[in-house]
Amino acid sequence: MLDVQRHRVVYVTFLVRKEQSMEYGTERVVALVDMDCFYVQVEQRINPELKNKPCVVAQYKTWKGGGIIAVSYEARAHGVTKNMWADDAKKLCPDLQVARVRESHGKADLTPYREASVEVIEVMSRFAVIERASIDEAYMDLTASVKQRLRNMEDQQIEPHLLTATFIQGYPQATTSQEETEHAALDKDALRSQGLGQWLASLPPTTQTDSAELQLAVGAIIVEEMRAAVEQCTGFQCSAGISHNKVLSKLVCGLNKPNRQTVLPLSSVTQLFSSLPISKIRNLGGKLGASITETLEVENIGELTKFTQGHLAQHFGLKHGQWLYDLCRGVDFEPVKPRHLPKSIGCSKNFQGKTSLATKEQVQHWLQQLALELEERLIKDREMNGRVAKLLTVGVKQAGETTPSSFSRCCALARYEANKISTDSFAIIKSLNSAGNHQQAWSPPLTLLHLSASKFSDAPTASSGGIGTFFSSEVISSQKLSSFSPSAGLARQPTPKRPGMIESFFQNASKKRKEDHVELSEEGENELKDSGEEEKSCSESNASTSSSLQGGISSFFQKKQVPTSATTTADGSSVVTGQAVDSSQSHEHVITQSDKKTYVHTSDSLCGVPEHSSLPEAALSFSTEDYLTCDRCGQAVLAWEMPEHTDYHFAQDLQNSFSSPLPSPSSSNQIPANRSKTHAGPRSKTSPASCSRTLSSGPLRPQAKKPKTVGTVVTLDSFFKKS
Ligand code: DCP
Ligand code: CA
Ligand code: CA
Repeated sequence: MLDVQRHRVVYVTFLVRKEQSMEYGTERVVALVDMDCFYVQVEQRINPELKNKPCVVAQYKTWKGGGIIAVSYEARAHGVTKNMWADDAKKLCPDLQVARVRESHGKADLTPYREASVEVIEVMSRFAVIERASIDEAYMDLTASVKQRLRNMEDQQIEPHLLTATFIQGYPQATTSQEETEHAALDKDALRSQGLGQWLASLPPTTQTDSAELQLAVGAIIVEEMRAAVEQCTGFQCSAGISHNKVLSKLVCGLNKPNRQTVLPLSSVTQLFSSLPISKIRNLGGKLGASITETLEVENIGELTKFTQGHLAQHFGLKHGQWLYDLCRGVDFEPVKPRHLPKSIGCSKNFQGKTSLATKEQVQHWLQQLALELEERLIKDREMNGRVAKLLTVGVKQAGETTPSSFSRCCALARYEANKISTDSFAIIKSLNSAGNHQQAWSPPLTLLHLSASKFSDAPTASSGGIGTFFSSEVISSQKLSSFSPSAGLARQPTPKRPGMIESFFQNASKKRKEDHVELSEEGENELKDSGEEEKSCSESNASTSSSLQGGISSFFQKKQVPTSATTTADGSSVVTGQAVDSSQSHEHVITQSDKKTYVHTSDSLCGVPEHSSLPEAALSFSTEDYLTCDRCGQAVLAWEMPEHTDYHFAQDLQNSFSSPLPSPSSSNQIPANRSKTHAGPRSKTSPASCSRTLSSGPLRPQAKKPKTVGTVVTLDSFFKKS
């Protein structure tokens, strides 16, 4: 007994000491590399005539020249931004070159960008352990390489010429007002150079290998080399952030784009955080950040330092209190997880308005088109990466009078064969058709179809029975699948999940959800319903994972669970899906929210073992999978769903433009970046359906990216403040 107590004392003392020591939170060197205007660079490499010119990548052409999804820095200087129509952008920049996203199977084909991404990741992997964070970003843990490099440096000085593209955040420091005036007169590169010189001069000799800042300097040298190698091998330029963790490196990566990198020493964090809105921090851009702001009445992340750990724990639980306590001091321990490959491969297509699918034939046709793309990509993936996916997820969105609803179901992925994929997909969604099996109609019409494959495992090798085994097992599962029928009932309950990260946080709600879960299982196969008491039953895992994706934990329990469905294929794959509707948001917002809520994590959470079990990692890891942030609504969207997601916004804009009064000549000359802001421009005023308008009603509105100016010094304030 005494022994246990003694151990506790030792442990607590250790924690306290560790926190007080200079080392706390500076143990690692972590970088984030993000490609500059990535799709544009890919197009410029394909067509070198586009190089060094104002250039954009647009998708689809039918309306106003297509929607812009990537913008070269030359075009940004003219005020061109993402989410503009190409025709509008040309008014701002008459020389604008427009490259188009190719189309295949009637939809956007991202193959060139995906393949370019693989090339980049391959080069980066030569330097460090890589965690692919999106189609054009990767985190890397450089700690081991840095230590090795420092050992080899002996007494060698770190020369500024090794860091010619490096900015040091917080430097140069001005100690007098005269210095301040002098700095203000310098251009961006002169300031950079002075800051770098000042910082390097403050570092200890390289023999002091445990110095945190020295380690950052060496990390920055490695990243300079890595970025040069990426450019040499692929022709693409990128930017990077270098600091002690993912949060900090992500934060500063964008500060000096393009083609530059930024180091953030922990000593510069206090100043940086003092005016940094909480929403700018990785993982706090959504509802979690908003709930912190609301609960504690603070705007900037730095303001959290005034709360004791106990106070934070009181509001957010012990674990999360500790996490926030560290985070607001620039400390975070989320590891870089080695991962090069996407965890799922998928494709989707929107069918807005009149194009919605209202017949079985249309549904079958488009499932077949999506299946063709999926088959192509899965086969390529198997060849390149030696793995096979075992799970097929089908998602749909149904048109509704007011609120479209979303569902997803999954089944065993039997074979990499388009016909098989599309017939299986049809089989598992056909009960959604209320027109009945004997009718040609599909009702309610579908406004989105989505197919994805996940649950990868190593492809069978010759020694393990070879590809023959793969096919024979496929036959079995496909036979089983064909015996699936909506009335088959729940042969097996959805895999019980570990309680997950939120439980300790919201015990009661969690209990309620568990009860619901049991209810659902007892009911057997649920038919899909529009509303009603029983529909509150839901899968805890589905909702919890999806809400974490949205960036919030507290938001989860404000959501009503609407239609829910449970399905079990005869091979035991169980599916329960529900649409999580955030009651605080209006319907229009729900449309987009519900997409990903339903689709993204169904497979991970229900049909397999959840990977994430505790906050902060759990809630946080999802956001770094294969997601991009939508500039329009701030949501994390799977890279391969982005064309469809963007298309959705474009469709909304289009619709709104018909119902809006014509903009006055002066307003049409406005830099249309305003379009993506929450309250500017005639469009948002008159467009109840626009996502930005909807979101502007609450504290949770998305943050539009501020266009960056080329060739001028962009202060931190102007960078982070939305005008
Ligand atoms: N993308 C997209 N739709 C979005 C956001 C991004 O299709 N709403 C695609 C196009 C981008 C790529 O993903 O080129 C990478 O997105 P980033 O947000 O990293 O933006 P860029 O790389 O284009 O520009 P930056 O230089 O600011 O990183
Ligand atoms: Ca980028
Ligand atoms: Ca990016």
